[in-house]
Amino acid sequence: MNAVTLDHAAVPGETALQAWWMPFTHNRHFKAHPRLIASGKGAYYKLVDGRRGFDGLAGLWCCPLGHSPERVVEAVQRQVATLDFSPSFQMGHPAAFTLASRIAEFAGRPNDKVFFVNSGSEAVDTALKIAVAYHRARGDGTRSRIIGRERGYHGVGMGGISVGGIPTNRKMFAPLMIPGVDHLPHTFEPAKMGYSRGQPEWGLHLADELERIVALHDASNIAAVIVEPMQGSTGVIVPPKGYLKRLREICTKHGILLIFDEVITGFGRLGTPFANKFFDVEPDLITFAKAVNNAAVPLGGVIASAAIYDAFMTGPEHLIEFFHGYTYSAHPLGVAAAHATLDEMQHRKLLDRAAALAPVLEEAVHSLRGEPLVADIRNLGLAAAVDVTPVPGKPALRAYQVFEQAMNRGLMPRFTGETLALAPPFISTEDEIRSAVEILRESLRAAAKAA
Ligand code: PXG
Repeated sequence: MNAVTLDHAAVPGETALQAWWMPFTHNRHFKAHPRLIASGKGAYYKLVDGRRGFDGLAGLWCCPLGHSPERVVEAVQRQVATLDFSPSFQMGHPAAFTLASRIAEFAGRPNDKVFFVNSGSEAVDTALKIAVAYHRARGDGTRSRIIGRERGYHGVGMGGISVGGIPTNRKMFAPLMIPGVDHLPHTFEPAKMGYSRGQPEWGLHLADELERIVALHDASNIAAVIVEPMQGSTGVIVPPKGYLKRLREICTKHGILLIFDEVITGFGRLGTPFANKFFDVEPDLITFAKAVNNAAVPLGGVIASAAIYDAFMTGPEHLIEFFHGYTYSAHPLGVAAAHATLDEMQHRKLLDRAAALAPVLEEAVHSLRGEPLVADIRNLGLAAAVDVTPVPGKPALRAYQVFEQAMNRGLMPRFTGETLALAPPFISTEDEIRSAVEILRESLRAAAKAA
């Protein structure tokens, strides 16, 4: 690659790219064919080679306000100059407390408590620890098993990969898995729900598998069930109608905690504060990260019901109640960015906007039905996925080929497995969403022609 010069830094050639072992990346291919992002503004990224792309996945589902929104930039700049770091163990800074109240209010659960972490993976592992410790604190210490779901993505911590259901994320680490985990079946059955718009009619009975697992182990051994209300990473898998309510009923009946992993769906992706409101289901614990502060600074958290918190508040008052936390929990910069993000979301009514854009995305993306390579299309809220037919003998190559075509035409969708996903920033316009889908159409045609 020819060296290109930016204002402030030389762009590394292939040799200079070797030191960073990149996450979830085809390292050898990338370093031979780098895609280097120089800057982001609004709904667009600019690459160092001059290409500009509509950010079809809002970062990695994490930038609903687009890139470098002024309010967030200013808040972080002000914060770093005022209080750059503050310990959260046995100390605290005021904005973290106000943010916790604000998030509980935003979630429509004003009595809930918020435990801050720095990523979705940490949020998940924290929620699992809270669930197991909660039962133990109440003298119900046999309740330790956790139930996840096939195809679930709950980050990359030891807990998260154990309850997660993505085989590639699990198989190399089998000896490290936490014990006592079962998986519900996933709910994606293209023969029954192909080309669904919104929630599929088929599949409610799959929630009853939970009863079978409970019967197998006995409820007295089960701590929690964890699911993404809408599975994002595995390719926008939308829960069948009534499915999440049924899970809630079964959990309640057996005294099992229900955890919604809302790392992708939290803060508006379905047009409601959290997806639980969209589905009208109240879980006991909610994890979040990403959009909480537009991803300007790593921040995540767990929202816990007051009953869960109260169960920990026993023993001498001078002693720590929950032996868990991170150096960067409630980092002042992350917290400042979150306040600014919530200000901006509220000021610009961006949840309403996401809700209003959802049918535009649905209409546009389903118009791709019948285009070459298209195998399925699904959507919910401001998220959609298009499955493509695999290249025979070369799994996961086709979506990448389509992605490359899209990049050359000014769109950056997400590609993973045989799926292309779109989850644009909430600040997008209707026209931008329609043109993103048109670019995808051209890209599918071009990829089919090149095959
Ligand atoms: N839970 C869920 C539901 C997630 O989607 C995590 C936990 C882990 O978050 P961290 O912050 O530890 O990465 C996630 C992350 C994609 C994609 O392309 C999705 C995620 C991350 C990167 C890419 O769909 N989700």
